[in-house]
Amino acid sequence: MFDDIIVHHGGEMIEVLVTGVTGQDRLYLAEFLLSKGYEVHGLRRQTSTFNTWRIDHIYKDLHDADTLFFLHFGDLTHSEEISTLIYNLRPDEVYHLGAPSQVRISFDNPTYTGDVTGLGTTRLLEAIRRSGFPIKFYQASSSEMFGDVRLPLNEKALFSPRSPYACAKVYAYNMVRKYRDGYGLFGSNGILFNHESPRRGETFVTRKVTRGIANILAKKQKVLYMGNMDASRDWGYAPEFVEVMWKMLQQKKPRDYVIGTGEAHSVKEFIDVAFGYAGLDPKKHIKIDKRYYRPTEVEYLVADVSKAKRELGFEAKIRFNDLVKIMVDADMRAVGLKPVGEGDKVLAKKFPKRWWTVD
Ligand code: NAP
Ligand code: G4F
Repeated sequence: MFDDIIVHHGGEMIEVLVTGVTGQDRLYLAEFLLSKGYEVHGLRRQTSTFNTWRIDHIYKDLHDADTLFFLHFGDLTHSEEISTLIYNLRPDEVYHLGAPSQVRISFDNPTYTGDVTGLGTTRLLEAIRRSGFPIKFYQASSSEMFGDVRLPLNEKALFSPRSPYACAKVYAYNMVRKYRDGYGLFGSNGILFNHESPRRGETFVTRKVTRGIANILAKKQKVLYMGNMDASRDWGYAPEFVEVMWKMLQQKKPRDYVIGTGEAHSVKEFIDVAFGYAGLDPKKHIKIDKRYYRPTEVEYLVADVSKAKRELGFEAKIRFNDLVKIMVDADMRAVGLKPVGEGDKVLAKKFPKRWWTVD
């Protein structure tokens, strides 16, 4: 179904490479870049079964004259594959989003995490440097790098990573800065706080809750087992966050930016609002399973987005309560139930209909 052939439309067409292609962010980003007329190339890992159902709606046959979306097989652990792709493709911009992104699992797979998330970034940076092409680079850095600091966090805050995932992201962040300072690479770190959507992976806490609610309503599940409900996060809406990734690469100079909403809420609050919206009592359905606890936790994260507001005009429009409603509505629809509808109304004002659903 997908071919690994490089087709250059050439001329004025802007070509981008997005690493990975099946994740939440790159799907929104690919849609956004295609809507801007970019030619988008996605890096995907080889799998034995199809895992690309999320991008079926933007994929067209390679032989169609108007195709602007291409997929290439490659793994971030393989230097040769990465450098060959960069050299043959010669993209104008690279959005490096590919990473095993589940913090809890990084404790089980610390070396793999370091290899893909840390060294994978260096492989890309080095391939770009050696190619000699003026490629702009976006690095998906994470608020998780800050660790457990209970203050609004901006670009000057120190990092104190508390998971193998965060350690690998700090290494990658620093390598982007080294290539920027040492080799003049146009590389920007987007230090993004948690961003969610109906397309969020099913095991991240927000989606686990909204999907659990839909399954409880559909009588497919009675109990939802949760970990640390006291942890707080700054949760934003993913489509707003991918647009600002693109903005970072359109600036005159490469810089690093913190992106978030500036509001923190606990997991417990998320559960209470989501269950209440769906007409359910969380006390009847939530149980704690300590296996979801992490050896070292980040208890609280909140962003100070002053710089992004000043320089990129960024301000999150979708806030906590609306985000919860959007996600509950989408998961209810996914199991064949009629959504409550308030989340849909929020989206109807601003976002395309394809972003309402879970895929
Ligand atoms: P996601 O849904 O978990 O997607 C991760 C992607 O990385 C998947 O497409 C995955 O492909 C790919 N990947 C994993 N290992 C790979 C490898 N060895 N080679 C090639 N691709 C590989 O993540 P997301 O939420 O969209 O986040 C995008 C990026 O932003 C990630 O780097 C994440 O760490 C970072 N980030 C996310 C948030 C957030 O709140 N969402 C916040 C800050 C930073 P498979 O499907 O094949 O596994
Ligand atoms: O949804 P989470 O798994 O996201 P986490 O760990 O904050 O990481 C996400 O955001 C980062 C940005 O800060 C990204 F870099 C990263 O890639 C990822 O996208 O967990 C959020 C909180 C944690 O404190 C966790 O301990 O929810 C708590 N939690 C409580 N019960 C749970 C659960 N998390 C999960 N996944 N599952 C639970 O049952």
